[in-house]
Order: sequence, then C-alpha cells, then structure tokens
Amino acid sequence: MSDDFQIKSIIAKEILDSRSNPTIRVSVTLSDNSVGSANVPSGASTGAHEAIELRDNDPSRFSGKGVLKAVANVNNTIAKKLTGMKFNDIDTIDRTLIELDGTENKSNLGANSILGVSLATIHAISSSNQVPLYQYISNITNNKISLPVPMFNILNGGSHASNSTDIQEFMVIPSGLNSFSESLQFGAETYQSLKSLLSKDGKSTNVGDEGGFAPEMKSNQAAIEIILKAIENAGYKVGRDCYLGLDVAASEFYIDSKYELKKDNLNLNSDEMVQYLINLVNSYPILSIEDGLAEDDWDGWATLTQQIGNKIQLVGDDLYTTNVARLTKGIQETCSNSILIKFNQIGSITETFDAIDLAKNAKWSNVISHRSGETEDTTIADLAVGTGAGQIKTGAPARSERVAKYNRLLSIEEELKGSVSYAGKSAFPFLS
Ligand code: 2PG
Ligand code: MG
Repeated sequence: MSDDFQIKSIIAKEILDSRSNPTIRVSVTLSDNSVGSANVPSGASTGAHEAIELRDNDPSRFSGKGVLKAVANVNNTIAKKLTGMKFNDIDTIDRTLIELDGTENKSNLGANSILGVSLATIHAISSSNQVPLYQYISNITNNKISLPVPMFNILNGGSHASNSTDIQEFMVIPSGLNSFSESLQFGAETYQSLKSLLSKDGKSTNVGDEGGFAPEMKSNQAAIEIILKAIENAGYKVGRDCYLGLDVAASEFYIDSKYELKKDNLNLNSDEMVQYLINLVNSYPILSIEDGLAEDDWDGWATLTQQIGNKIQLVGDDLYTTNVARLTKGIQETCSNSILIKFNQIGSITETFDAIDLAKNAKWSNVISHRSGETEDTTIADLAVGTGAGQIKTGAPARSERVAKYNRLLSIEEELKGSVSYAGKSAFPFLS
C-alpha cells in the first residue's frame, strides 16, 4: 500500500442529473495513473444552512441552473492549486480546498466544485491502494463495516411531487429482516403491491422525484393507511419485518411561524405540531421521523425529543445540514437522537466523516442519504458500508439513479459473503 499520493490532473465537466438539471462530474488522476470520478447530487427541499451550490444564474442556459462557473473553478483555480501536490490523506486535500475557498459556506468556489474534487480524490486514493472504497473508508475512519438497513421512499409528496401529500416521504424500513438482499426484495415487492392498490383505487401510479408513487391523496394519514395495506398484501408483517418512516420536511411548509398542513386542513403552532407528530406515532407503527419540525425550531425539536425520543428515531436533516457546529448544538440541547448525512450539504468528505463521528460518539444514529436530484454515482453506498452507519435512505427501489445505490449494496454483500453483517435491528437501539 502506498501512502504518498500526488495529483496528476483534475478535470471537471457539466453533466445532467435525474431532474434534467446540470450538475458537476470531477475526475482526478494520481501520478500512478489511478483514477477516481464522482458526480455531485443536488437537493430540492434544501436546508437554509447548507453550503452553497454554485450555479451560473445565466438565464440563457438551463434556466440559470448551469454549473459552468463551478466547472471552471475546478479546472482553473482548484487544478492550479492541487496539481503536482503530494499528500498522504484526503484530509489534507479537503483542508486545502476549504482554505482556498476561504468562506464559511463554500460560496466562493462552490460546495459542488469542492465536493466533486473531494469525492473524486478519495475514489482515486482507494483505487491506488487497490481496495474498494468502503474498505478504504472503514480503514481511515476506524469503523466496522456493515450493510445498512434501506429506507425505501415508496410514496412521494411535498416538494418532490405536485398535489400529493404535505409530508414529503413515506418510507418502509425492513429492520426486522435478516439480510440486505432480503430487504431489497421486500422493498421491491411492497412497491409493486402499492402500485396495484393505487391502480385498483383509480389513483395515479406516476412517480415523484425519488421514484415513489405520487398519487393525489385525501390526507397524510390516507397515505400511511394504503402503505400498511400494501405491506400486508406483499406478505410482510409490520412490527416484525418492517416499520414505517416519514420525512416530514417540515421547513417546506413552515410559513409565518406556523406549520401549514394543507391536506389535513391544519395550521399549527410548534406545540401543536409536536402533538400532531405524537398522535401519528401513537396511531401507526412509525420507527423514524425526519424533519418533523422546521430547521430553526430548536425548542420544538427539544420538546419532541423529550416526549418521544426514547421510543422512535428523530432524524435532523435541514436542522443540522451535516454541519458539526449545528450538530454540536443539537447534541448539547438534546434536540433529536439521529442525523441525516448528506455530503453535499457540507461540501467535503472529511467534514462528512466528522459529522458521522460526532453523532456516533453521542450514541446517535446516522442515516446516509441521497438527494432528490441524483445521478448514477454510488459513493453513498460505500459511505454507508464503510462507516458502518447502519441506515441508508436512497429513494424507491425504482428508477436507475436510486437503484444504482441499492445494486451497489447487493454487490458489496456478495463480495463480502458471510463476513459482513446486516445492521438490521441493531441500527435502532431502542427496538427490543
Ligand atoms: C431530504 C432529501 C432527500 P432533497 O429532504 O431528505 O430525500 O430531499 O434532496 O430534495 O433535500
Ligand atoms: Mg429530509
């Protein structure tokens, strides 16, 4: 294994994501000719505290969403700084990029440029070391490899679908099954079962941004009810094989300090929203709620955690934006018990590792996540395995940009045969 790396070249270009918006692909070649490439994802329900995704804002191309400035930043400023540089670890590269950018939120070079280089470089290093990326990540982060429990988002609403539900994601979580492949089969069978039920009800089976169905529903509860039926029809038992998970994405409908749940005809203050969520948990087999409250409603989060944080997973996404400063506050004030990890929220792989580490030290769970705008890139699958995160959220078991990650996990399971365990229930310590 070599310890000394040197960057030979860095090349970025503009490609398309799953929503037909431009994004950036970066390829890094090391002096031993090892190559690493990565595509950067992009969110829709983005948190206000995320690092800045640099877009051209030139209305003559892609409605202003082009990323040629970000591409130029990689090909010029970053390439000039890093080409020929010798280094031992990804940490050095990321620190250099952060310094070069010089801002708190990466608004100078763009988090998309910086992350693209960071990810492509770690791919190149693992290739140079001739180990799979998950193995390299496990080695440098000192984490035990495990296969994550997939959270399948089978019904899409909020800003990922029009006219569906207020709640953005309705997920099924096969924490009670025995292996990743069985869990993937469960996801696909439940997805197909939901499709049949929706068709029978005369509802649309068109899909939203993450591959889940996006039918018009009477209420948020109606979406939960039909999913429970779909699980049963597929031959699985809720509470034994699987549970439900929600990403409420509440920041999206938090308007003038009120939670506006249009489908349920409700306009709630923070305490009432907490009660709304508690009622859902008391009525349905829900194991995980992400962003049940808005990104700056710290008090609401603390109240919710105090009330139900010992029996279900409360995941902060927009609340933390994979940022250790925000996560530190959340841990100090017990605002949740879990964090969603998205590397483009913070803009480098090293800072992503830092957030995962901090959460683990606080005995919180980590959920590694895709974005609603994705590509065929599968880095998050390796990240989930290599950090032993325990959980991954990467959409429905449908549409190639989602399935690519699940298929990568299948390959890793096969590669490691009996030598790696499926996280299963252990990813949810409060499940007995
Ligand atoms: C979320 C994500 C991914 P987006 O809110 O968790 O599911 O959506 O990428 O649009 O922020
Ligand atoms: Mg979310």
